[in-house]
Amino acid sequence: MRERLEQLKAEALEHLRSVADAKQLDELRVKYQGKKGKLTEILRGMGGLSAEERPVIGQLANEVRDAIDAAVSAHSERFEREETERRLASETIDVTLPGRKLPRGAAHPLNRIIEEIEQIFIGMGYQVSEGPEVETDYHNFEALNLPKDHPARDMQDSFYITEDLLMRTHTSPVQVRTMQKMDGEVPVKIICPGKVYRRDDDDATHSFQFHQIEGLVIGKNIRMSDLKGTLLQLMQELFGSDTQIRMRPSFFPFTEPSAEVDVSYRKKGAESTGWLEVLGCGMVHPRVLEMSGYDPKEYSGFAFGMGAERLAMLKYGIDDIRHFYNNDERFLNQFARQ
Ligand code: 2U9
Repeated sequence: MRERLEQLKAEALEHLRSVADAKQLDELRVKYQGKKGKLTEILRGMGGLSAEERPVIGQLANEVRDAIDAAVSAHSERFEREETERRLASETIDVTLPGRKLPRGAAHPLNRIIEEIEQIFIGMGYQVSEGPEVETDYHNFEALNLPKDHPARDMQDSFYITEDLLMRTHTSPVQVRTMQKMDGEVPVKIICPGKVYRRDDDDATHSFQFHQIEGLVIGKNIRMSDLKGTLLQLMQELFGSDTQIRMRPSFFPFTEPSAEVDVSYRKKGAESTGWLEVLGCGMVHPRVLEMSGYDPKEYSGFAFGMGAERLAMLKYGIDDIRHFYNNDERFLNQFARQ
């Protein structure tokens, strides 16, 4: 038994020399010291030993076990150290490498013009109001003095969802809803930006869906001159302080009197100047005031509406409305701030 133990020790230590990694080391440990291992097998045979032999062989067995343990631990530590070194080497980062550049996004030109106009009006004390894109016939037409037989309500011009519901054709219903909520209180001073829908064949200057920015002011003694001064301020902030505006008489069912507004322009470099139509406006029709709870004898107001696409096309020199919706990065990246 003594020989078998000595032999086992020699065999295990010899075997250890060829062990190359932690997995093989574990296999070796099981082979010699596991429950079904060789050492355990020998120890089981100790029952047949004499009383004198037993402690001697027992001590030898312990020595063999300790010797194998110590050698296995030494190897195990070495493998762990080597593994840590390998991992550290593979995870080394070179802090001197230049960083990767992330592509920078750009604000969409429509969002940009809308935000710019919002800021100009916020500077004049207005609040920004939004509302639903699916509207009732009442809020989109009736309350704006567009009776049932009015040509602007023609099925040709609007997307109807049911007899009574349609995609809003302007953001005016937002103003109607605000007036109803204000319940006769003044002042009302709001601008309403948002998507609107009209049945139209798309081309370079038309789109079935576009963006409007409308405004409404209601109070006491609000006059056409307030409207003109407000719009001049807007256009000078948008297009430069030497910009001029002119108003031409027009007609809208919801304003009386009504006007169209042109801005002056000067082609860069060349001497050519002229007027461009950018906006519609007027004094709120007394019937519109009345229907939403304002007594036209006591209160008056002005309103205006403009197309965001048209203004962005003018300001940024864009020649086709469809560029706004194609999401072509070559177009959009031109609006990246440097
Ligand atoms: C209320 C009362 C009056 C809004 C107005 C216009 C004139 C106008 C067009 C400009 C180009 C629409 O985008 S466009 O096609 N809009 O000319 N809009 S006055 O008048 C209102 C709105 C709400 C309660």
